[in-house]
Amino acid sequence: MSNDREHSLNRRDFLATGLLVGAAVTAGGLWLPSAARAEGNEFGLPELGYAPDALEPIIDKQTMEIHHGKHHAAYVANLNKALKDQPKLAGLTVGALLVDKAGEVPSEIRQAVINNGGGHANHSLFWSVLGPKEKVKAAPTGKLAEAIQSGFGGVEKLAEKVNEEGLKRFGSGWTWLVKDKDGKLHVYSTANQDSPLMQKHVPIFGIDVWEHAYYLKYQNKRGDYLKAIWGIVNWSEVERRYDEELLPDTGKEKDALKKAREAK
Ligand code: MN3
Repeated sequence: MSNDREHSLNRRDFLATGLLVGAAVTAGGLWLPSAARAEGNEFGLPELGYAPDALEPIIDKQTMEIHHGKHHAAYVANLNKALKDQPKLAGLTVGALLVDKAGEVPSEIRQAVINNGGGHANHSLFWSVLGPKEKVKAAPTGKLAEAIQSGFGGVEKLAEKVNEEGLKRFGSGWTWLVKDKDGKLHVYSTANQDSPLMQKHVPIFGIDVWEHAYYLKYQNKRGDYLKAIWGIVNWSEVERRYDEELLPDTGKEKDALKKAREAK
């Protein structure tokens, strides 16, 4: 899929909800407090960008409807609830809440912000890096393709590594392809809804390995789900994230992150 979809998605979100929810899933928006959530300061559920049955047969319609319409919606609602009486945090992006301003999040809501802010960011990424098989670019090109080749020995090897991490993740979590501040790629998994943003890595691709993501169709066969999903990767979006998203690099942000970690 092209950038057209990305742009129309953001615009549609804006028109539909009156919120700048698109900012939460676009370059920089995760990081920059100036890319505020919007009027009303509430996070919103982004649209999928395709029909819930568009990823069939790899991801079934019912799973998509429940996953997006119930699970993701609950993360958004609970994030808004956690931030309800926090005027100082109003208008901050998820990235700011998890990283730059993490030290300013009161301890009594910190875990709720990590779980639900992470859940919102992770799922927003997830929908955008997948797409209908007949519409997505079949393989990465350009700088990302080169980085995958030099870092992992090609896309198949990368997929093996991402899937291996996903299979090893005990319980619920995500398996990721991330970019560090030098642009180097890494693969690892995180528990629950922990976001790679928390370690100042930009997630550029990720697979949800919570059972709710695959159980209706694949039951206990997480490995089959992981293998199948590589057929519906929206490589244009993964490339965009690799090319465009930059990490902040200021002492202030590092201090905030350090404090947040120490406070855990
Ligand atoms: Mn999920």
